[in-house]
Amino acid sequence: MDILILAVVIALVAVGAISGLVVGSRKKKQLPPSAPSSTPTITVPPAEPQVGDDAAPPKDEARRTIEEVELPGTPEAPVVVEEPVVGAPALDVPEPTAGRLVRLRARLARSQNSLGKGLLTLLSRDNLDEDTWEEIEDTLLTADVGVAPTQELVEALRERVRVLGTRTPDGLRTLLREELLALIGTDVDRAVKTESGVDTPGVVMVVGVNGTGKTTTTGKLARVLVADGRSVVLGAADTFRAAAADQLQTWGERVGARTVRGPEGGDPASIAFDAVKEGIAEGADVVLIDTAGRLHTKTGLMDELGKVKRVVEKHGPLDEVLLVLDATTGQNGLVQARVFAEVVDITGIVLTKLDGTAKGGIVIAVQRELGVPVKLVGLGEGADDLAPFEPEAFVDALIGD
Ligand SMILES: Nc1nc2c(ncn2[C@@H]2O[C@H](COP(=O)(O)OP(=O)(O)O)[C@@H](O)[C@H]2O)c(=O)[nH]1
Ligand SMILES: [Mg+2]
Repeated sequence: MDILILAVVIALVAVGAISGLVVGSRKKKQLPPSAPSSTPTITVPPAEPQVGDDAAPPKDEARRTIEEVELPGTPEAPVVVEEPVVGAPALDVPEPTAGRLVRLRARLARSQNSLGKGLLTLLSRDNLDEDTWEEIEDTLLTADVGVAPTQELVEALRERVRVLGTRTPDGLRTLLREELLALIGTDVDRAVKTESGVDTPGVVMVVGVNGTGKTTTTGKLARVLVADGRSVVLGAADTFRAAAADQLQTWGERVGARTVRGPEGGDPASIAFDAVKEGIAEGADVVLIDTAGRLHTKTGLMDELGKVKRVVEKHGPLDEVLLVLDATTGQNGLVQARVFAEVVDITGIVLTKLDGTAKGGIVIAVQRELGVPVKLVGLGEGADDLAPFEPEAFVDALIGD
């Protein structure tokens, strides 16, 4: 009997010990890798920064201020001219620009034809009553055509439908096509001016709110120019982040264009000035200047842009100031456009991301707002997805053939 009890006790103790071990090892596995707080070993004095603490105040908080630079003397900060890497892999051969919008038209049609189809369907109704005209108006407003142009278009359509009695689908399509073209304007010069007319390079400055596609557009435009046999120097005057200059330089290297850049936080006007100087020195055809566009320092940013422009103009007048607008931002984009137009004389508009919105009517609204033509459209993130804006191709994409 005693032996039996002893055996049971031993067995129980053994089981307990084993399960304790198991639990113990499980517990150990679940422990976080760092030492528990009760551990007395402190290897770092508490005053030292801990993992996760900022080593320095975040860069974004220390904003650059606008300062005067001495001009045209030596720039305060060293400006680096990045040569394209010698012996680098073969350069890209950008696609020719002629007929680009034709290639990209399918993309344009995909994003925009709901507007054209919607209008045609409404116009084809048996009974063109007040409600239908109101629906037509709403359709145009929804596509960001803008209030005044919408009213003009509806007026013109009403009048012509009444006078001509046009009711066939083909007749209506022709009518709508003509009226849309009249609104967009077919007799405007939409060529990007990249020739100075004198011996020095043409100078193009690219402005716009952060994220609208300035750097991408500058890079794509460099490709367009190189494809047309011109030599290009890029100026990375967005100095808020080093990455912005890297981004531009990458575009440049692909087509063999030099990038003039400075240190992060450097003076954008100095870099712009030096980019033009470099363009003149090497006899380049065109200098493209990418700028910063952070609106939360609105006054400072605008002062800065004005300064970049003034400083570049010490070399000679700017030939083109392109405002880049993101088509997906709609009416917000128009507000931004107005702000930029107050500071620099915008000479052309680039509407990007038209592939990502059905609101192509912004083409009409922004031209009306600024009195400046849309010259280029961005239709994708691909390197050759920038096209000259052609009203006919645009309207055809809208309403189909
Ligand atoms: N879908 C589309 N994306 C675009 C277009 N243009 C630019 N982007 C994208 O917009 C983003 C911001 O572009 P970026 O050039 O860096 O803007 P920035 O801050 O004005 O210089 C990038 O992801 C681009 O690829 C376009 O036409 N279509
Ligand atoms: Mg940029």
